[in-house]
Amino acid sequence: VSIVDNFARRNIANQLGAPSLTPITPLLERTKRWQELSGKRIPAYLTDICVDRAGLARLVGEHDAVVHFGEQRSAPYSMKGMKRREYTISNNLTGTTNLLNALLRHPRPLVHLGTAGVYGYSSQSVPEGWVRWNDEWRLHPMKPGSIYHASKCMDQILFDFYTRNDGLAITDLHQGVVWGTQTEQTGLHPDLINRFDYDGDYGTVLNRFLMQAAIGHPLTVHGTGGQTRAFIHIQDTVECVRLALENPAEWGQYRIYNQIAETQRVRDLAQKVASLVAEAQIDYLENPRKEAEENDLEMDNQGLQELGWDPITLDDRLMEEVTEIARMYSHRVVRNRIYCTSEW
Ligand code: USQ
Repeated sequence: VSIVDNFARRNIANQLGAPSLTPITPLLERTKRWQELSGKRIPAYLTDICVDRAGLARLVGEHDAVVHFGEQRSAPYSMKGMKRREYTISNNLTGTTNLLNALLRHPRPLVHLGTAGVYGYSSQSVPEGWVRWNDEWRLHPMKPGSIYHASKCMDQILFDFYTRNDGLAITDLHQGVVWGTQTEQTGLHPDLINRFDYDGDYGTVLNRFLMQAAIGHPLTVHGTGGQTRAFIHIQDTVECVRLALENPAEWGQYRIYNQIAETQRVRDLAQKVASLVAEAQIDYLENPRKEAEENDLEMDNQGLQELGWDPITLDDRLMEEVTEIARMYSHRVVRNRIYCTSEW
């Protein structure tokens, strides 16, 4: 395994003044620690895949498969003014296109991190990517709720084209909102701990609530909290990527899995967290986002289970683990970065 990184996430965290709650050691220290513990070396390349096409193609040629996580992944950040809109579109689409072009030269299975948000949020059961339309399989209609989600919809159009036209083998993992901090591997040493984003741009809702409860901050429910979303624990993210790599798509196939363990309503999550941490207060704030106040959501998630995935669902013990980590690092919280200030 090798890592290609341009440190975009670390740089954005610095610009926003919102570092990870957990201290993140420099990449080379992380890989060194991992090598000491596992005996496995992970070479790391400081490369911007939007710029260094030749370097990217060379690296692709030297490996058996590619996992593509290299995109700006926050909806609020993508809606924070014109520059961030432009950055999100140009970064995400240029990176994806350059990678696809590298795969034309060196065909390898690609596993991409998509988003459950490409479909919009509907109470009719959402299939895994494809619907029948005029006797043909077509991509499910898309309804992004932010520029970030729109960039992942556009990725889908590129993947559909490159598989049909060029015969590439692509798996898109349409993932829900991630919660949790540690995986089996990152739990081995403090130097390996994952990011814990809690700020109004990058923090995802359940981790935010757990961290807010841990430091005695009111839980920031947007609107009525009637939004239903899909969720997955971070350990399962890793597990699903492994399954997708070990069981690659066929050449010419654009395969889509809904990488979600369960659906949950935001206000129910807030209540669950409040019942775990006695003194937690819930605040119902004016919703900074343009999204339905209330929605139901049903989503198929059979594909990965057929490959052997046994999803982790909301679990008090795992939620307490996150709360413990939040308490341990509460001295690092930048309190004025908690509220979501990106409005659309
Ligand atoms: N929300 C609150 N209070 C908060 C934060 C969020 O009520 O303090 C609400 C939001 O308004 C939204 C829901 O919780 O209705 C989810 O928000 P989120 O920030 O946890 O997740 P989202 O912006 O949808 O994006 C995250 C990841 C993104 C991934 C996506 C999966 O940042 O990379 O693609 O989850 S999904 O939501 O299924 O599209």
